[in-house]
Amino acid sequence: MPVRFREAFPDRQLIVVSNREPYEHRWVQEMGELEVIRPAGGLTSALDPVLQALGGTWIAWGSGDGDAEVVDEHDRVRVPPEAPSYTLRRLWLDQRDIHHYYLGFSNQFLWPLCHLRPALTRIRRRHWERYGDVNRRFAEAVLEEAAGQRAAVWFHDYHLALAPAHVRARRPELTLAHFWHIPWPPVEVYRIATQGAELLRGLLANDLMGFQVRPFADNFLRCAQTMAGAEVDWDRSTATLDGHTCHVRAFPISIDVDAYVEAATRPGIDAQLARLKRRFTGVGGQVGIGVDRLDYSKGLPERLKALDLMWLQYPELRERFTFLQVAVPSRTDIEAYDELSHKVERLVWQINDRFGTGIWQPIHLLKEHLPASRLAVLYRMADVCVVSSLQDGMNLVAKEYVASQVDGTGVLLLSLFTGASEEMDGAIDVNPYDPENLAERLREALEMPVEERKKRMRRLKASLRTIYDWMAEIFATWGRLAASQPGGGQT
Ligand code: GDG
Repeated sequence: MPVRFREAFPDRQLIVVSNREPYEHRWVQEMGELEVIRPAGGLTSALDPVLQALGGTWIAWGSGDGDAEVVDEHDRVRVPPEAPSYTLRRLWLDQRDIHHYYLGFSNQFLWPLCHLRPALTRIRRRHWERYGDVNRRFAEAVLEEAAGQRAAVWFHDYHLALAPAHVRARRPELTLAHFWHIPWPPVEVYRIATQGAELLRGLLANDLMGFQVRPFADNFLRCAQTMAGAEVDWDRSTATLDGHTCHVRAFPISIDVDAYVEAATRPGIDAQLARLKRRFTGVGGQVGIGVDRLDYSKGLPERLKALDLMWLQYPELRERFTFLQVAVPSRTDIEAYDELSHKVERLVWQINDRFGTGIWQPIHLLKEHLPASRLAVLYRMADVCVVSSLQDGMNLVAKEYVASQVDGTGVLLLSLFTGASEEMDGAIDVNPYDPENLAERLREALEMPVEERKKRMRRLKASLRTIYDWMAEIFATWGRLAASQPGGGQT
């Protein structure tokens, strides 16, 4: 992958900018020592080796309690600790920044807005002001890191919508790209954003704006046209504002497929699978799995209602089908998340109370973060995987399940409202808003003949690409654009 970046940009250094950092230093109090945590996210683990090979810079919020301890006077630390090869530039957020920029504007306004939940949005002037302030500080950090250099700056996600315009204003010759990981809403919903035009102006300063799937890119262009007054060329998929053209494309993100295959086939796994299956269900029974951050966009209560209905309507599935839900708590400082967490626990308790027997528990709820290698084993064990998001940019769980299904007999139930559903072929489509539909599809999956299951899984695997394909495509498109722009040709 570093080669792909170098092909696209022979003489530019890569600067990645994201809210979350790839390495976090934390105090282990009882030992009086610092430990380094690597957040398990797919994006950080895919980009980290690229930066290690290229030696660029990653700018992010220094969120670890030991982060300040290890940086130099410019807030920089070389990472990874065991073989330092690139620079992590940390930016500090105080409690007010976290409250207004991160929990406020990013996660209580942009997140629900983009996931079509206007009733959950909170519009507060202070949130917006801090969001602008933190974005300016991110932009300052980019300018410092890019000083005196030709650079390609890659922003990530909804926390940083305003930073590109600040960077563009000061360094017009830098090439800027942004990847928006979550959906972009239709203009009818986006109009709720009082500061919608300013957010668009921030993002239109990029040369390349990437979305997960085409409909989100189209929504963005429509918003740019009607709310920011940009001139949109629908054939070329560009939006031009104040003489600057932003190219808008879909790049469906994916996972490190080989890493999941490897984890799902490691030595000794057969015995482990047999043990796990015995633990969750009797011999011959079937297991379903769901893996989600505890987020209202993932449709967890809807999934639980469908399971309830299924065991009610098809009593023959009691003691024969068990569901395992991995639900990692997330953004617990926000009320809507706290409420969701309680609701999910309550529903699971009610279902287990209603259908459970002396020898069988219908739902196992695991509210803990498991290592990715253990997830792969659970995915391989599960006969069905349920993704019931109400809205989802892509949904990587669907792809992880397919990658881990090395025997090729599992069935994927996939919500129509995920980016993955636009892209993948072979899943059983489900409508999470309709519990009867979801319950019936689930029973259908459990009764599906093995040949049909294998056929579907083959199609799913054929449509599965890797995160490295995703990155290569972005670098190639971005490099072509940069080379064709005035002054963008490589020197
Ligand atoms: C955003 C967009 C888009 C979950 N529990 C554990 C664990 N996970 C991992 C999964 C998966 C990831 O978290 C969740 O990814 P998703 O794609 O499902 O969703 P978001 O977190 O909402 O991500 C989404 C994504 O960005 C990428 O662009 O697809 O649409 O919302 O990888 O495996 N990982 C480990 N232990 C757990 O217990 N290790």
